[in-house]
Amino acid sequence: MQQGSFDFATPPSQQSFAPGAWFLRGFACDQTEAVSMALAAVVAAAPFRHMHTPGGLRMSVAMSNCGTVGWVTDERGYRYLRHDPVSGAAWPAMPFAFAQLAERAAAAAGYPQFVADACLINRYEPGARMTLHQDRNERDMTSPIVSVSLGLPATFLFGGLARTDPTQRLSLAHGDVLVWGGPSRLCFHGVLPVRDGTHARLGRCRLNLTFRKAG
Ligand code: MD6
Ligand code: FE
Repeated sequence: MQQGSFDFATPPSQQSFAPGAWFLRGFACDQTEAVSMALAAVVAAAPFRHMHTPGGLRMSVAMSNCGTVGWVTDERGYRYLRHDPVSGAAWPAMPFAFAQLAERAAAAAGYPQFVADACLINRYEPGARMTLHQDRNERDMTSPIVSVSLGLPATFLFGGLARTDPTQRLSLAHGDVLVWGGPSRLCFHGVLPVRDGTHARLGRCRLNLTFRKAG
């Protein structure tokens, strides 16, 4: 059976996996079509690209952004920019379906009035991964991060405030949402290499949207 056939097999649930951090299983399932359509328009204007780390390594994950600022990395470092460095144009505006989903998920996790100004879009093809890192380029550390997973499943690693702290593993599927902030805001996290497969809706890839208040 194709992966993705189980999208609605697990009922939505909400589980805290660390202080201030919530796993909202299936939270976006009823909005994945609207979100995917909006996403197609965003990446038509700001196509996925493989950025380079400050150390010169090409990232296995392809990225794009929407919102008033977008996260980028190159030889000059990690930062947020108002313009897409590839086109020179402003990043595409945050689609309403994105903003609404992020606000609702944050509220469900106890963070009312979250207004995201940035959405980083990650595309993982089979084998792509994200090594352990902290999200610390945002100016506003009091706001949480909302992360929406679409397409192929993945194993998410969630550690502590030190890189060497033990990690827990969360299995993320199409429509799952993570929200974290407060005491967990700077915890190390990453994604294991995505296993090969074909998702019924999105094909041979995993997409992740992370919403932040960056500015
Ligand atoms: C991903 N996510 O799931 C990578 N960062 O593809 C992240 O790096 C991330 O999911 C901060 C908060 C939530 C996340
Ligand atoms: Fe991150």
